[in-house]
Amino acid sequence: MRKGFVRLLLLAACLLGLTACAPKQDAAETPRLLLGFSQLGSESSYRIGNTRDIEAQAEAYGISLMMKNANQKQENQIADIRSLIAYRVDVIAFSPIVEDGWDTVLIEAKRAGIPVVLVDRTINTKDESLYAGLIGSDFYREGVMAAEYLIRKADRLGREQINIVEIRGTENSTPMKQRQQGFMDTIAGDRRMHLLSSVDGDFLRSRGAECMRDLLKTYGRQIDAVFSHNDEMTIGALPEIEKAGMVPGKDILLISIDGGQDAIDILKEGKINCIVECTPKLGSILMETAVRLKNGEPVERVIHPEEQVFTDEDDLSHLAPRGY
Ligand code: GZL
Repeated sequence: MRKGFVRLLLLAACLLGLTACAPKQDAAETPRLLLGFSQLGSESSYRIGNTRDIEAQAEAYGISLMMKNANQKQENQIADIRSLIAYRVDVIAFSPIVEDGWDTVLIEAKRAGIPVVLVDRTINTKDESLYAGLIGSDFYREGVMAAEYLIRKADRLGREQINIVEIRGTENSTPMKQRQQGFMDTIAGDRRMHLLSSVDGDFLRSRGAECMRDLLKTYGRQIDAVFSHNDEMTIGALPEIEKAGMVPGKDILLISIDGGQDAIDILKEGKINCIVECTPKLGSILMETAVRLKNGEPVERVIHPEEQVFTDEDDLSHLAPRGY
């Protein structure tokens, strides 16, 4: 009996010894996923918040990140994507500044066997295989929600007519095209709604100010409402309305999109009436998607984040800090 027991103990000791000295699969040995991201620029709080969130989530997921910034130029983005291909990253993600002109460089990525994910905005292409999926807001719905607020406001104010000016985002960008379409489709059935003018503000604060100045010169107090495609242009427009002797949020209704802290604070002051949220916090969904692509797993074709609307009818006193 004793001999058998001793043998068992010896066997157990050997097995334990073997596992103890077996080389652990050192974390350093499993190569970290290398994600290449081509960011379109730094034109807005949204964009800066988007970049920061992607960087923070890459850190949190233990993913190596090569971040490129194209400073609002498509040719820079194309060059950035080429350099990520040359660097042989595992996955390429990018936020296309405009919808057209991407096939050539994405064919190069496909030939290099590097999967591509679109973030925030989408592209026009006949070859759907050039990207694995899109992670971004439903911009059409954002336009609809902006118009639905204005219709409700006109009801509440008992207005017979609402003269609207639109300050659009970057020409041929997905948010500009879809926000405009959603807004116009929704007001089309309401005879009170009249579009006086639509101008290009390129999502920039400075251009928002210029556009508002010109619109006030042309239409002055005829303007009842501004539909601005992002907070930057809205914030640029505000002082021009005040310089013209009008009270923003009262004499002229302001409807905006994004929901960064600065704009939310101005809404709380009553100078903006409605902000449709467009969250830049897409980083964690992007990291999950990159890991799945690296592992050869399928990914959803389109992923829309949850978003809400903030209006002058809401109690925003308990709203958490926006983080962008
Ligand atoms: C929308 C994003 C837009 C923001 C703007 O997801 O592409 O671009 O609304 C930004 O603030 O410039």
